Amino acid sequence: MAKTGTPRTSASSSRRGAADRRGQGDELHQPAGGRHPPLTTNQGIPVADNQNSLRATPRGPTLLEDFVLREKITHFDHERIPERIVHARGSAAHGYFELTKSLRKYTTAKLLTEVGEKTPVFVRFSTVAGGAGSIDTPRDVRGFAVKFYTKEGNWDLVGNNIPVFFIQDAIKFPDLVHAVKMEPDRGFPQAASAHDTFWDFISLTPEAMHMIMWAMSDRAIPRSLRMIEGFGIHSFRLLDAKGGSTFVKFHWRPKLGLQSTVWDEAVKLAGADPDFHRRDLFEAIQRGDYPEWEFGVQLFTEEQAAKFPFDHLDPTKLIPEELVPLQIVGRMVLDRWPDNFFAETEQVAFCPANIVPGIDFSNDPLLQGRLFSYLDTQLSRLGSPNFHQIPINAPKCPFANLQRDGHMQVHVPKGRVNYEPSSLQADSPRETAEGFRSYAQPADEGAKGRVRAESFADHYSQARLFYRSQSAPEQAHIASALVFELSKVETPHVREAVVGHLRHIDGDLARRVAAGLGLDALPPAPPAAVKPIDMPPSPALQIIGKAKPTLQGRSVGILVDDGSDAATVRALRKAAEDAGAAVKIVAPRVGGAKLGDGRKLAADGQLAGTPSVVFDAVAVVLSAAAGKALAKEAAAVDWVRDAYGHLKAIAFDEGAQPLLQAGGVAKDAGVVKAADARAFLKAAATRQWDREPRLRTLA
Ligand code: HDD
Repeated sequence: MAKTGTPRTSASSSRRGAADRRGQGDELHQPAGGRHPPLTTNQGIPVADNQNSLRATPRGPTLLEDFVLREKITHFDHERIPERIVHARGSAAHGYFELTKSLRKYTTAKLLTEVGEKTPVFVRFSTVAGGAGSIDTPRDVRGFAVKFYTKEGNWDLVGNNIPVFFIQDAIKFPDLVHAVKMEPDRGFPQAASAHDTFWDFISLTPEAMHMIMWAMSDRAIPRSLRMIEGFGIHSFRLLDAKGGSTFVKFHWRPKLGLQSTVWDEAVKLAGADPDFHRRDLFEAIQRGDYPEWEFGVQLFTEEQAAKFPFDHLDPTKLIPEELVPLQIVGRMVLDRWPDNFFAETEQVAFCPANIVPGIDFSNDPLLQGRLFSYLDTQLSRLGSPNFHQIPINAPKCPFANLQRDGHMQVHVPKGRVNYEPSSLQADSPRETAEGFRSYAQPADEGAKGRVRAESFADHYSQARLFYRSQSAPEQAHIASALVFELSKVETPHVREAVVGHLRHIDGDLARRVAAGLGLDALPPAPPAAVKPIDMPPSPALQIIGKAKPTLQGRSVGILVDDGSDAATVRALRKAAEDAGAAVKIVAPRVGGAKLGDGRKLAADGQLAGTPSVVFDAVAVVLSAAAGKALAKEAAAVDWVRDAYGHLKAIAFDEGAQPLLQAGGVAKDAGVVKAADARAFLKAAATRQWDREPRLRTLA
């Protein structure tokens, strides 16, 4: 037996515990500063020893009597709750919504009528398919769920970063989710749609084709959660004071513009930093670079809707902005990271049925199903009908009703009256004329039945609209994504069936994907219920066209080593920071580098642990000796090769030349001299799309 010295007895450690509480020099407890409150059990009993369980003798059995141990372990055993069935992986932040233009003419909802009014919000972004511990950068839809704590109750706008959905009817949702999640027999792949069951379901669900175009586009591999759009997707109604209704679609527009990764970058980010998006959001908020979105609405009447060449109640359709322009009426700023991940981000419970007076639902059948599902899922996830009392879920306005009791009731209602009508208690809650009212919608003609409206039958026209509205690189990325995904599908007839659908969308796309998959001939197109129509292209659907050439909110990495020119590093850093970028110094050793002026520059990241994928643009400033040495260092060669391959701007000085050469970096408009900070800023404000065709085969 190893000699362990004097065993700690309960008595000796209780003396130590007392010393800890005063923050006085125990080797286990480094004082964190300030006054430490006494550690207690959940019953408030002070704990004298949190290091040792209660033993019959120093080397004897542990006693059942040890309530401190039992309570601690029992609570630990129950720490996890079921993760969300979809959107399990998420990151969230607090902030506010501010109205900039009143919608008084259309609605009585006060958060949409009082200009300047700030409404607190909690926003959770998520991926859909992966588990809570999965990566941040898979190809996937991103959830964009906003809880507005309005003065008239909570309004949850539970949307995505894509304005349409895979299916038209909620009854298909469990099938869709089963198909995309890891396959049930083998338990993989995690957080990926590139597998047989997903594409099998899709190939047999033509209504999904429009959403597939979006999911295969770069929208599904965003660079940052701060740079995604958000959509309420369904049509909702705004109700005015007279009960009149206007249809509305809700949009979020990122102030930083849209930006995506390229696929190889997204894949490498998954390994370099599985928490890339969470960390990015956290760091931006911590440094006061608050993410901001504009809030926009598309408003239209029943009569206008009747003339659209699609049914706006079909959630696989969007309304082109060229048809119904977007009006910006507000903004949202996220300015506070949650204090506790579990209490807030994990326990927040969104529900599309949480709606305030002045807003109402439409008959979109997907929305109607969602109105049921979310409350139901919270009951199993959070375990009690009182989950609305959890602080993150509780309204911030007064709320009262006569619902009582249940698991985890934490309110203590007063008085005799827990029913209505009643006459015994002056302060018991009553109905109010200001309360929520549904739109008195006249009923449609028609027979009851399990039917799909004929107006939902066109599955290809908007898929075609989306694809044909994209820029050339974006179209190439969609084709490449389809080739990648379908190449992971083992079943040939599934691959072929998907290509068959593509023929209805765009012949060239179908041919590119067929060639990329090595198909000998184009598979037949399945019968289409409705012949697709050509709609005018909508540039608003692009990413590249809408990206803002800016370094604002972006990140720049500068690779240095001993002997790097200090003035060049300083000038680049200042220029990038002045342009709004967050700059990080990367060096072969985390302790930093001794620059040419003899001063030590601390590193923010070590070379192998901080690959260039985490930056939007890079600079390489090296002495001749360091340049030569790093040209033989794989992490450094990958650093420049990846920055180049991911179409990023690269600033370099003379000493960096051997490294650039080793990384296969050829000179182009995005590869600029480090001494020319202005040229670097210009190049770094965008991706080098012209470079791409020289680097990879785009299917
Ligand atoms: Fe859903 C979560 C968005 C269709 C059932 N959904 C969930 C979240 C988002 C969306 C962002 C995560 C919320 C959070 O951060 O906690 N869902 C959508 C969108 C849809 C959609 C934009 C289509 C337009 N969802 C949809 C349907 C159903 C569900 C059709 C069921 C019939 N969704 C759920 C759910 C989840 C959920 C099972 C899982 C966890 C949760 O609700 O709280 O109830």
